Amino acid sequence: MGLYLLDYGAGNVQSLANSITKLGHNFKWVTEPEDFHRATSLVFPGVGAFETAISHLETKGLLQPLKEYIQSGKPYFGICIGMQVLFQSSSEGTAKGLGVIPCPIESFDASDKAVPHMGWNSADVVDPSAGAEGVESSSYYYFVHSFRAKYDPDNYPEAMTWSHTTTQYGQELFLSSVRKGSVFGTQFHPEKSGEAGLALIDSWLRKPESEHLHAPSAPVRKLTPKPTHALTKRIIACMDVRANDQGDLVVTKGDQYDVREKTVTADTAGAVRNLGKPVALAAKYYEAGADELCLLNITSFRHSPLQDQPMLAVVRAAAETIFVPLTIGGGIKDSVDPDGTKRPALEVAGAYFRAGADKVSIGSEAVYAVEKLRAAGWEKGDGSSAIETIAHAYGRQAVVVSIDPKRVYVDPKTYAGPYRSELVYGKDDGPEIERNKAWWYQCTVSGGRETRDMSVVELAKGAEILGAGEILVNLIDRDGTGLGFDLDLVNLVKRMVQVPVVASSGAGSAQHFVDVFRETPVEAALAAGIFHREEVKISALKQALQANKINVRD
Ligand code: 1PR
Repeated sequence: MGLYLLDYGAGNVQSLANSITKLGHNFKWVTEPEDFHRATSLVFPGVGAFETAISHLETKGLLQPLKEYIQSGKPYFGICIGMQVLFQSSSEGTAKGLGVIPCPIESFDASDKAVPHMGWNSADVVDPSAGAEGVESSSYYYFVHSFRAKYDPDNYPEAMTWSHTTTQYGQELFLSSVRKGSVFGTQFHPEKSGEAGLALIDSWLRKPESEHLHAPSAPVRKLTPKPTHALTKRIIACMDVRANDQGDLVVTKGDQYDVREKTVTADTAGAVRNLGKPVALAAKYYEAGADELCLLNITSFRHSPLQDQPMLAVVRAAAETIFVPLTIGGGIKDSVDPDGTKRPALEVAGAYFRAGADKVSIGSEAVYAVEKLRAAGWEKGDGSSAIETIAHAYGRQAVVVSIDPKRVYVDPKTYAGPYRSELVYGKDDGPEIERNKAWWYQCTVSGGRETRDMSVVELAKGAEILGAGEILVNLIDRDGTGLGFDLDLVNLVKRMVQVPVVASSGAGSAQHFVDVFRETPVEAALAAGIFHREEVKISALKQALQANKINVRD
């Protein structure tokens, strides 16, 4: 009896469990088909790829019982893939859905926007007179998906009677939540949508069972898209984590990736710069309004992360207190435990997802994989890289590629190397070192310790081909300098790829964020130093962006 959560074994379902616990509700996990009979209400926080979800449910003998549960009229709340399985099919694969809602899920049209649709967007209730089901029209909710059910009353009028809210991305309107009878589903992730999402979950869980049963059909209307969508620009707080000389995991921050103190005092010279504890800082930035958090294990290339329990424990503890997306990076690669057990990158990523991470960020391994792709002629990978295996199982939206480039200065009059078409030219009024110069951006691995024969353009292009869902663009030359984001670099990468791009390295003031959002089409900007040193508060930063008419979540 009671509330059950369905976990088919992929993606971050821990965050939903954490939010339900935080809200003071009890639940059990579905472990066998009989649990569907025991459940009096069911939440399915489907994360990952549609096809994987359906095939896992089938293998575990849970697909038919799930269908019967929904037909029985007991309350059901599906999230993301948990909503998409209600539909007929998905072009994400060939698997059939449950067919409760008679229309297909298809991919977004990427010709006018970045895909995946990633970030905070609004949800408009189609028929407010029938009750909003906890959805606030003034709130933003977190979306992360490449496939959607189009709002299409001409072709699928019956399916549109399920539409509870619609959301606009680019010029497309899609069903961002569905409702009828005892079934409710959201394409967005309430468990990752901060206080607004927690309120929505709470409202659904507190509703007496009898009130869940009779949600009405929505009126089918012709809706026209507005000139622009409401997707906000994202502000990401990044924490570089490593063990200090005493062996404790601390948040550190380097200058051009050098994290050791330079000040010569008896206790600090040469020590790893310690800016605080990762879990406490993550909670602080969540409370302060960060749209996303990023934890990078910056020395993980030295050993296997599955042996690195402290980092998994950090993720687990952070996920208990923060309800916005969390990206984990560092050491996402095939590794071997000291006892010889092989740990494929997929397993490493899976451990982080189960601990509460929403995305994994891949650095060095992405460079090696794109080197192989380039050697094979760029067409497609052989399916074995970390990017490919993780994107296949969890969906490309769960895979970030983190690029750590360095500028290579050349004399444009004499440079005849392979990256001539990618050269960026210094401005006459720019910093001294850049004048009369040109440079290209060279990729590095192992946190900048080794340069590779590859440009940032090649890496970004290759990472997208292999299946990355987002590109994080750092720059070692600007890291920790406070000189501002390198707008040329950001534009260069943005022109190469269709997936969302995050600008990183060099933020020194709120104006730098205004500049990056005005002068590049980037979806998000990440900073570390200015937040850790409290030079700019996230709330003040968002006010500055709003004052410049840049749409952000308050
Ligand atoms: O190669 O897959 O194991 O991943 C290693 C990850 O660790 C990569 O994402 C790499 O960027 C990161 N990393 C490695 N060494 C360092 C270092 O600092 N010594 N951190 C490092 C890089 C991340 C940046 C930084 C921004 C913003 N730091 O994202 O947070 O530059 O800083 P700022 O706002 O203070 O300028 P793998």
